[in-house]
Amino acid sequence: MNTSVYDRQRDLKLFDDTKAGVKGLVDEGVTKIPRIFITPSDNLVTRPASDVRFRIPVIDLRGIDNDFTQRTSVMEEILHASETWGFFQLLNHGIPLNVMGEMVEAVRSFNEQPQEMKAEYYTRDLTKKVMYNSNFDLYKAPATNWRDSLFAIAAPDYLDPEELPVAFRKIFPEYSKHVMGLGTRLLELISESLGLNPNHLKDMDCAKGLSVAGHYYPACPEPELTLGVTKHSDGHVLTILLEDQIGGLQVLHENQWVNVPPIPGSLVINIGDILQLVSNDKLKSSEHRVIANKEGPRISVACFFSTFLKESTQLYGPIKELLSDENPARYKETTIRDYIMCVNAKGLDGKSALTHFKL
Ligand SMILES: O=C(O)CCC(=O)C(=O)O
Repeated sequence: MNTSVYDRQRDLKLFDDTKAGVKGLVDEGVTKIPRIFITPSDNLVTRPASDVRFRIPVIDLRGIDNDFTQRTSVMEEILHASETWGFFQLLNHGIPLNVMGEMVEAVRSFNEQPQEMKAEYYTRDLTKKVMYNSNFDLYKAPATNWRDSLFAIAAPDYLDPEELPVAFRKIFPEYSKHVMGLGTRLLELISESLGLNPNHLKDMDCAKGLSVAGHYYPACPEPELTLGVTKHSDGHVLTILLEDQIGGLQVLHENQWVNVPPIPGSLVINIGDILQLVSNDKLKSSEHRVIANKEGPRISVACFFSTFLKESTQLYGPIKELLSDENPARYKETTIRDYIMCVNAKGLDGKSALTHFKL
């Protein structure tokens, strides 16, 4: 009888100590995924998300700056998508295609350089402005995900490009500047669609902080046993996601996993927990995940608004103008810092941190 006890923590540490991430395993030529990556079967892909009734909304911003009717109709589309799906794909968003392409290539070239060069950025020290690692929640999560990530805080503090790996030095500031502009524009449209002043969310500093995650999902030899990223909702205000054409992102909609098919030139936008909280559940922060794939690598760049405003004591609670006797506050107030600390402390465990803030 085999009496040995599986020491998961030891295996996690051994994997972490390589500082080579999942890409390192693939480079070694693994044909079976190590046990730490094996995901409980109830979280795995049970059936293909091919229900044709469900198609994530696609919204086109073309013409909204000089056509009032077009702007009003786009605002309605954004509100509807944010209330029902919490997700939409965005066309004609104003970020140049070459800038998007260069950002994806920077993630590729960083991850595909010799391991010793990446290792110098490998850390779990959350005080660092630039952090490369595999699974930010490695030691807490029930299963390890098949991906590596580079995180950098683009705002509110200035990030000196010299602090970034060489691959990102030129493109990171340019891409972040465009994303800040788009995020601000989207928050104006969302504020207005909620019947608020267009500057309402911006004045709450919702577009002040920006954290960028460049994700690298290597090809996986046994994709049916693991996930690229576990089911979760985003703990921030709003996410702007750039992805390549491989696919794998899925959104949980009406209790069914629905594929987000990549559209060339588009961006994926999703509502984060803080917007769900301040809108008192009017807008929806939906759960999503990324499936693992035999094909790869898949590359994505997730830009999270209002992350880690470290010193800010500003409280976020349901917006007073949206409340009434029939619609009383459903959440207590929190600082973004406390909220994100709660998200980080629990890791991706498949449960939303919002439940901890419910009244
Ligand atoms: O890579 C993706 O498509 C999704 C990334 C994601 O969900 C995240 O970074 O929170």
